[in-house]
Amino acid sequence: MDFRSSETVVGPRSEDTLPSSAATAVKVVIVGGFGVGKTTLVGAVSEIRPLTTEETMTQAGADVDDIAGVERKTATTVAMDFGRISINDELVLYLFGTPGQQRFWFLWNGLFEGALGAVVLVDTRRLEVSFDVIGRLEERGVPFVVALNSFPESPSYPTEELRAALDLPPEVPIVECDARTRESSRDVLMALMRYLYSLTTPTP
Ligand SMILES: Nc1nc2c(ncn2[C@@H]2O[C@H](COP(=O)(O)OP(=O)(O)O)[C@@H](O)[C@H]2O)c(=O)[nH]1
Ligand SMILES: [Mg+2]
Repeated sequence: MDFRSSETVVGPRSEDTLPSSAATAVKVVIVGGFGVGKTTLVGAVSEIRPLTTEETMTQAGADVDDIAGVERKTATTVAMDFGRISINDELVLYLFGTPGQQRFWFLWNGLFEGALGAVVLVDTRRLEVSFDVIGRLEERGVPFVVALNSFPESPSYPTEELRAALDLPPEVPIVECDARTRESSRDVLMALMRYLYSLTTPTP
């Protein structure tokens, strides 16, 4: 009997099952301003169906949410995104995407508990929305990488110019990404893992 083609196998789909060798689970938070691509990134890399709490934007948020540059955006995350990605047989990342709007900051306390690191997604058309987020991460001492999400009209600045504009210390990695693609989003997470690892390894 050819088990590979058998359709009678019951139980969870393989993508929902972690290998028994999975030993290390790391919690990663994806943060950034409104409409920078957090939900998109979690959806692109997650190997489980991402859990997202997206709501159609209503007039109530019209004065509060700055939609300049994202005029076509009709949904916004009201609580959070959740996804999972296995980097290899042993390392599993749990991804928590959290809204950047100030009125959701009360969520940060719980969400950052036990988080080893964060990804700050940045849209170079709207750099200013990243300032608060970065400031709050620095206050909390959460290590992070900055990922520049490429939108068609995004101006491209030299990395060092952006580092200065965002007031980032020299060691914080800045990477470019397209949050819509799995590979690119995975590269962002790998950059974070490498950075976290470098922080635990004393430089000679
Ligand atoms: N061109 C382009 N559009 C993107 C990219 N990432 C997200 N978007 C779009 O930008 C909008 C906002 O993304 P979303 O993930 O909802 O942002 P969030 O508020 O940070 O969760 C959506 O319409 C996405 O399809 C990207 O890398 N490139
Ligand atoms: Mg979202």
